[in-house]
Amino acid sequence: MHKLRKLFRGSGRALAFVFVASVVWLLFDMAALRLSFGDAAGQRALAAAGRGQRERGRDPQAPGQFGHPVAVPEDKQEEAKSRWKEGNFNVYLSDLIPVDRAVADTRPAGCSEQWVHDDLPTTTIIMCFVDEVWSTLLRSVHSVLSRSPPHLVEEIILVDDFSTKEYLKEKLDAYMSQFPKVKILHLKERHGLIRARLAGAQVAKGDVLTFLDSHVECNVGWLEPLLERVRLSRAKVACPVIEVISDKDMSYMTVDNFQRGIFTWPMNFGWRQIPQEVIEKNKIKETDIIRCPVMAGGLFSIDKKYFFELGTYDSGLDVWGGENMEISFKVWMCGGEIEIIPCSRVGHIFRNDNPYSFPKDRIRTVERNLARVAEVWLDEYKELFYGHAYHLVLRRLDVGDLTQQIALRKKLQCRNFRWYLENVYPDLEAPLVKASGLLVNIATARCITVENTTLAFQTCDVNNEDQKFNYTWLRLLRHGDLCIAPAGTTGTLELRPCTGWESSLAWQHSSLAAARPELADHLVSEHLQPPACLEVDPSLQALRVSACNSANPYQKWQFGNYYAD
Ligand code: LR7
Ligand code: MN
Repeated sequence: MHKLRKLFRGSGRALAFVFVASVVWLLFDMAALRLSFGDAAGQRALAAAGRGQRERGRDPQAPGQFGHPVAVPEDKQEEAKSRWKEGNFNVYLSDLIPVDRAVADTRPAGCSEQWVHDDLPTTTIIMCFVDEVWSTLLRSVHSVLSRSPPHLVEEIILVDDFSTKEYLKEKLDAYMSQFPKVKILHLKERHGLIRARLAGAQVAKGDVLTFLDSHVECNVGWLEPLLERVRLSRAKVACPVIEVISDKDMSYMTVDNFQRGIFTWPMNFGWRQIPQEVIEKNKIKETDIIRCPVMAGGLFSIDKKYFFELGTYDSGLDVWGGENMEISFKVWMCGGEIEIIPCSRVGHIFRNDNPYSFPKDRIRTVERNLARVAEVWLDEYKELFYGHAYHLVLRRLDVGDLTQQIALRKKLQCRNFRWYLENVYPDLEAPLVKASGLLVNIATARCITVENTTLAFQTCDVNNEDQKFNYTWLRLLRHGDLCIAPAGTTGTLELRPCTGWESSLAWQHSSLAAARPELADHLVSEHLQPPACLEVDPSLQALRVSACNSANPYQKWQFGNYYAD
């Protein structure tokens, strides 16, 4: 009763159901059974191809049953190999295993006893795909149909992102027509997954949007805990634990607990385990909800109205990538939360490469998407992004028009990125500069000094503010608003206002920055042809630039503090 009251704060309603008990799967996934034997008319309408595979879903001996690994028979190795590229995973095996196989209930102990409200919001499931493998797409849909309480699923919208495969046209429509809740939206041109999701969201009727990839298997009781969180607060964005369907043997594998979604520079998504001592100190349980700095991207539930209030995704993001960062920053900085719900688990086929084409260059598409996100959400920290992806600076990447996105952030009165770092992701190392303090010449142990608006070279004094410089992520040698730069090609130096980035203001320094590691201690201006180094003239003790020489100590410099390589 205690649990019940705790969950029922402010609500007098009775509970409708408990999560499906975990013992059930041992024989079969009961929900799958019910559906398979369900509606007689639906059964008759089953496409012949689908029938065989679905009947085998009830066969305990069927390949891959219960998520077990499957081996390719010796005489089928060639066939399996040749079909791999259809999806960049073992398509041969996917076709072999039932489209409605049972999987092990991998939820942590305790999940099956948790209670949920009987007035959970309904959801529209949105699955986008381009040229998805037939059996994998079907398995994704069947897993939703058979393991979700029907009254919570308003509809399943399959958004066909202009696939080229014939079977994804009439054949798919015919197969899905036996499930009244499944709707298919065939897009007339390639939208990319971001705009394809938006096309689905535009027509969704459910209270909550639940996005899924098209090669997943939802586990027992996956949906209720997600909707429970959204019901608790519409600003909660709930993600399942993403488990692994092996691309090689199609086995369903569980993952380590206590994983958070994080990113490292330049905005690479990753998983990071909560440290053991933190788990112990805070007595974190396996079933406890985990707040994440960022989500993986593909699988989450969000209140529909809230999603639209947030301005959905930046629709200027192309094809694939970066939208998970955008929605994560947006949610956190504009008042919401991203959570992983350990009692909700969905398997996903992880693969090494995208199996579909990118209308433009893949890497450039993702880089541009990320740069849009950096420009809108990272404030002064965007320099860390560009510093770690310096080739984008050199290329002077064009990110397109951002006025709408910037206006949106203002309208929503979102917090700044510093707040996000301090409150949501404090363990991210994000020093605003690469190095700072005195800039000491190794040969002379003397320092560069700003005298009014000119440069001098003097005895070092840690208390002299005129000797303090920042070495920024954009490779500027900065003293307030003034930057050290070569004065034309004369070999002398000058101080210039640091107005934006210009190659003439940039100096390569430190091991990562230098294309030539032997010049790591040097300050190299690659703007000059040939590249030249900042040095002290030994006789005059004055500053100049001249040809780089890795052994010359008069060209070696060191900052007081280094924050990153
Ligand atoms: O142009 C496209 N149109 C599409 O409809 C490109 C893709 N898609 C579909 C595609 O068929 C698939 O169903 O969009 C879905 C996602 O594409 P994937 O499966 O190629 O992406 P992924 O699983 O490699 O990548 C992850 O990051 C993406 C960044 O844009 C998306 O957010 C994916 O949804 C996301 N997947 C997950 O979060 C699952 C866990 C991966 C991790 C970590
Ligand atoms: Mn995927």
